Amino acid sequence: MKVGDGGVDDSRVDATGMRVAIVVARFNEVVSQRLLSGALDALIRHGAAEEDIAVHWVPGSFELPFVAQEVAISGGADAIVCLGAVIRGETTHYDLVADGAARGVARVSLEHRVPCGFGVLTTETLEQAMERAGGKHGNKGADAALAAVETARLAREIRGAARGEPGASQAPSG
Ligand code: INI
Repeated sequence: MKVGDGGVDDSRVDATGMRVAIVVARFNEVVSQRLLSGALDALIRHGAAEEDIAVHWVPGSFELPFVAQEVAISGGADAIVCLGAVIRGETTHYDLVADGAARGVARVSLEHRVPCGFGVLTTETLEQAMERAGGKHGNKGADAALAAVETARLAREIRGAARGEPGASQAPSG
């Protein structure tokens, strides 16, 4: 087992045949573009086919949950990855946007039973955000993509086991 900084067990991440939707916020685009590159690169490296990855741009992080919800309702994705950068600067708007994005994405994931990776940076400065978007603190877009794929695969196993499908992992008895 090889667990990376993002908490993902690399050996469990197989994106082969998985349909992944990435919803990415244009606000602070210099950061979100890098998060997107990291996510795409990670997905392809783990077996996803380019044609199975859809990218949806939205204006800001506050819009991420709504579009993630549309994707979930459409049934078009096994995993959803939400990316954005909320930078505090001098505005209290930051807290509202960051909170709305986090709660909204979590809600979509639970209510629609589609794993959503949360790759929304919340930082004080642009520099801190860049460090987490392919800089010295890794790429949180890649981490979110792999977390969503690992979780989607686990959900598939659990649902398969519940249906008694062969090869699906079984809960220990007794
Ligand atoms: N959206 C972000 O993605 N990051 C930010 O830092 C940000 N700030 O600071 O305001 C931001 N605001 C826009 C917001 O997400 C919505 O697009 C806007 O409120 C319109 O609904």
